[in-house]
Amino acid sequence: MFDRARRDLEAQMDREGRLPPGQSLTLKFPVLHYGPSAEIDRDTWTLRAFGLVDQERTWGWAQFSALPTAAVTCDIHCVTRWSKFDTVWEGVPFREFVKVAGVKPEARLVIAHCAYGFTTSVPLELMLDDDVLLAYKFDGRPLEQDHGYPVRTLVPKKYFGKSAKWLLALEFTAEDRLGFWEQAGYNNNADPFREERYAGRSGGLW
Ligand SMILES: Nc1nc2c(c(=O)[nH]1)N[C@H]1C(S)=C(S)[C@@H](COP(=O)(O)O)O[C@H]1N2
Ligand SMILES: [Mo]
Repeated sequence: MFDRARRDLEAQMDREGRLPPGQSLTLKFPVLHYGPSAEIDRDTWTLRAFGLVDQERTWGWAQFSALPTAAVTCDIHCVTRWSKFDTVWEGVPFREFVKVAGVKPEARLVIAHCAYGFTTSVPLELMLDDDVLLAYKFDGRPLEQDHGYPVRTLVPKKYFGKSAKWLLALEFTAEDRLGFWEQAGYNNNADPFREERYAGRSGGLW
């Protein structure tokens, strides 16, 4: 019965053009990361902006959570082939964060730095889309530890591997550097609708 409902919804998403090629729908919320789940205390957590910024700066939770917030409903697609539809997030829109971070005009890439040295890069231009968040709530509640508490990036237009959990810093650069999964052979452009899963002949540095 449960799988019938899942299949019906999957077929509907496919008809609506929302199911990227090679993906299947999950009704659960899988947890996927390399290494241990980071345990972060929100009261001592800080978010740092560095690289091509006027001045390096850090925000504590009180300052960060005082920034403007927005809600985003989006579909998420993992490169390991699961998709989840109509997920609801809240957080600081990245484009609001950029206003207070003093980003220099030469910046072209944003590299998210996370607990345990995980990194991933996304072009700044795409990060400025209105669906990109520094997310701290899922389904109206604070993120669960396994999903990136207290703050993760949310980049709906890319495979979910670009949505960095346990975010600690944002680096603005002119030159790209491959992130953790990208160094392991996953595609750096990571567009689910073009099925850019593996690096292959293209999909390297920007
Ligand atoms: N810090 C960190 N963030 C990460 C990862 C990771 O290994 N470490 N894995 C990525 C991958 S491949 C996916 S699919 C999503 C999974 O997020 P979830 O566990 O909330 O579903 O996190 C992404 N963010
Ligand atoms: Mo993933």
